Amino acid sequence: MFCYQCEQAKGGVACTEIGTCGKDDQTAVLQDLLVWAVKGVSMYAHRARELGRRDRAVDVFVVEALFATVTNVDFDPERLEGHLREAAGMRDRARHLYHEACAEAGRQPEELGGPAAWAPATSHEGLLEQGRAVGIESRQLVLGADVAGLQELILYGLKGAAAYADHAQLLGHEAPAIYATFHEGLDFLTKEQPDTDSLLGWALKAGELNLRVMELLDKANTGAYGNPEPTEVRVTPVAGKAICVSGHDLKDLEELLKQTEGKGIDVYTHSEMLPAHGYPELKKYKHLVGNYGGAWQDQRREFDQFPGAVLMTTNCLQRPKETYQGRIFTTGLVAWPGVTHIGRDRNFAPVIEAALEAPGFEADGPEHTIMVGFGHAAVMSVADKVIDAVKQGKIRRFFLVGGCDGAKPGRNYYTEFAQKVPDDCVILTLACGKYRFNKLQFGAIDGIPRLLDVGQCNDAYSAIQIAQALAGAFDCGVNDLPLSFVLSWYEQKAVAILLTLLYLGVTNIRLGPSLPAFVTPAVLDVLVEKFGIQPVGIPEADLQAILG
Ligand code: SF4
Ligand code: SF3
Repeated sequence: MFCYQCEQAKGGVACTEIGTCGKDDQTAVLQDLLVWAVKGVSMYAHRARELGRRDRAVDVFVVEALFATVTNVDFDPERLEGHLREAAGMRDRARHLYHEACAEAGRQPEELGGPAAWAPATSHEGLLEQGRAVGIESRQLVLGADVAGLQELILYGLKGAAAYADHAQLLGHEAPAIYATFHEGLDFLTKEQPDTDSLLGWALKAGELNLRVMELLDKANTGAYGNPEPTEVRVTPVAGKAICVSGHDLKDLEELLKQTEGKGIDVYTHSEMLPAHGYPELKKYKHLVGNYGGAWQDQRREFDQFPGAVLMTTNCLQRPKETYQGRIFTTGLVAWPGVTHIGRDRNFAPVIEAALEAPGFEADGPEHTIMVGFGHAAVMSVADKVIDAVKQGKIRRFFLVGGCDGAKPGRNYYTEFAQKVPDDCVILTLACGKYRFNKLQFGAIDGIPRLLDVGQCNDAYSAIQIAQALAGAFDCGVNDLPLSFVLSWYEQKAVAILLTLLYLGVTNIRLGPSLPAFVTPAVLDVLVEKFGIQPVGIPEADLQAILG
């Protein structure tokens, strides 16, 4: 295996024997083959689409398959083999569609090779052999590390966007043009001799695609559950039976809330599910009692101590401990061998049963709440107040401090940074990186809380909306606003969001805790020159440099 798609790549280079995330060799190799197979599907789907034809099943499959290869999603070789066999069928469907479209248009179909001509091996061993032949290293040898790294940058952007497209699709929101761009991007990644300029161009196009997808997901989430409202969330337990829901998929949470109503079970959000408490159509459930624990990397200790059942709806799943293996469940595209998987019918009966069998919390914890729900609608509703506070010099600067959390000790940077932000500045935060500081007290400026939790990582869309509204009010560009981006990354959704910000022309982003292994020094030079991207340093020095 050779994997360097996340921030935990071993030695800052790559995981080559077993992933820091727990992904083993065969899982990694099958994921490489799945990505290869999906490129083949998209080669045909892209050409069919250019002739005005599409097949929704093919579109949805490509997005799901990409999502399955995101860090901390699918660790199950058997399920991956299933996706691979399905990929061959989808490729045949896409080829048929393309040939039909060519016949209708009176054109000769192109003869496609590479992944489009892939014939899946019949045995598991054979699939592994195929996967080993198409990994990143094989492309590094042929194309060089810079080009292979840029291809991966684009691919990871597409993977991140695919995760968000999947959530939106599950809520009934999808757009043919968005699927078309996924196919076009994957087809582009099969080009034999791509030049650096077109690769950089496509990286920004992946960012643009992700912006459109996040917009769609925002519509899907707010359409289904209303606009998030500032809401107090309890972060300590209440006595009683309990289920903890983690991940990003609000639809799964809603279904679980419906199925647990009146059953004497309390539901807690975990990690990226925290922002769910702000949505009117979710917070109306009285048994959605609070938030449990911190970000994903603490789950092995926290789920061990949680006296109920746990449901993982999306990333980030870690290897379950034996102590809770029997009461953790996966759904959607998340999987771990031996862990019970709830199918697409969302029948959560096994989760409910496990919660009823577990002891539950014996007693209430001390009352402690935090605030969530500062999406674009909530912030925009007090825009006049915010703008006045800036004009009067009461708010000196905004900091967007957020992104993914992770296990590295260097991530304390974000806690220290947030703590050292001066009292006349406001911090916007989003994604699971917020757990580094979201239980600290930051106070308020003229009634405006100094810490505004904008939501999940995909709610970067909200943050962009807020920034653009402020830029409009001050008649300037986003880069001219008193606003600084201090981001933490871990997996491929963060890559997609970073590409979105670059597509929008945002400069001088600080990124940490370490820079991506797939960005080679030559590519980094370009990103620094064009966008002023810089690694995070020491909190005091970074603040000093920003505030002058
Ligand atoms: Fe390593 Fe990250 Fe790849 Fe897992 S996803 S194998 S931790 S680089
Ligand atoms: Fe966190 Fe996995 Fe990325 Fe949605 S839950 S932000 S790391």
